[in-house]
Amino acid sequence: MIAHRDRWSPTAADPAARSTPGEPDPWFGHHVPMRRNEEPVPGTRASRPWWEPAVIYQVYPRSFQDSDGDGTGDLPGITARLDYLAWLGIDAIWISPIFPSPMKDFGYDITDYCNVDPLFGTLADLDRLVAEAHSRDIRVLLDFVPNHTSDQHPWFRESRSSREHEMRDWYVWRDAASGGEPPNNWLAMFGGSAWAWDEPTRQYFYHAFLPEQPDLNWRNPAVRAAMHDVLRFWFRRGIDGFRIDVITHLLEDEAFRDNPPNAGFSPGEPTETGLRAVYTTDHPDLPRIVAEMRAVADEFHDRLLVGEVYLPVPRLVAYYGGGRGLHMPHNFQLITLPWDAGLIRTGVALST
Ligand SMILES: [Ca+2]
Ligand SMILES: [Ca+2]
Repeated sequence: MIAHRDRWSPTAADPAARSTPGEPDPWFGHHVPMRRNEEPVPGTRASRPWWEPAVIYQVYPRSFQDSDGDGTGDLPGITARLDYLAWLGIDAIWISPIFPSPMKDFGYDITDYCNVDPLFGTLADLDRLVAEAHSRDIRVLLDFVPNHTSDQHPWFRESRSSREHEMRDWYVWRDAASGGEPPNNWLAMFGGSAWAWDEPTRQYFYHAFLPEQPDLNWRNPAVRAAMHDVLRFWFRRGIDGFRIDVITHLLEDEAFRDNPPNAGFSPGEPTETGLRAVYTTDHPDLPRIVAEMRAVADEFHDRLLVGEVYLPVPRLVAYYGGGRGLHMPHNFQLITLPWDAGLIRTGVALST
């Protein structure tokens, strides 16, 4: 069900398939990190996962480096600057979305999870970038956008084509309330109701963000299997991991209950903050979804999953660690804390 699968080669793309632990690695030029469950050697790099001490540099591809003079940054541009990135001393780059997209949300509205938008180059350009990065000891992370696709994605086109279509349940469809209004009071993160009316099939679909970004139904096993295959597609191509977009939004309340009002809301704030998103984010079943993704990553050698988990630390901890969670969350507390050493020290202590 995933296109382009025939283009990868496990022996070319997976360093674990090409090298032996303890031997010089043709990609990384030094020892090969030991596989999980092997006895680590105290004091060596193998005793810690590569990502624990790693410095990860975010590359926003549109603005980073344009290679062909069309005014938009692209993958060959990033490749051309790898020596600079190596000189900085970084360990990995995380490239914001480069997948085919109508760009309603600058690449966070995807029409094909397993390809590259022509604006940024080709799959071959990405393969070259990964190979060149690895030859400089730099790992490559991509963005994984699981909550929603573009409304132009073939999956959504199929889903909206008929209530009887076998892919109808790949997205979150609901009947109107009795007066024709949306099924409940849920609000989109970008403003207004989170429900968009589809006149031909006379149902609403749910979109946590733009109406052009319909939410996938992660309760559907076929959706989960398809998205797991997306991860495998890139892991087999040699991608070292993913930053996972808005992972707290993957499940909604099964009873579709109204979100309660936010008592702390004051006029002038974004309208979507007028409700507390208790039935649309941070669902108690999410750790199971995360554990499945982690199991997919663990099918491969040394891969990393970083979650965009925008929650207070006591709730954030449910999403990572323990061999079943993500390897790391973003720690957004660090970007909201005042520039004060004592406060930042306290924030770090609370997070560890
Ligand atoms: Ca360009
Ligand atoms: Ca969702």
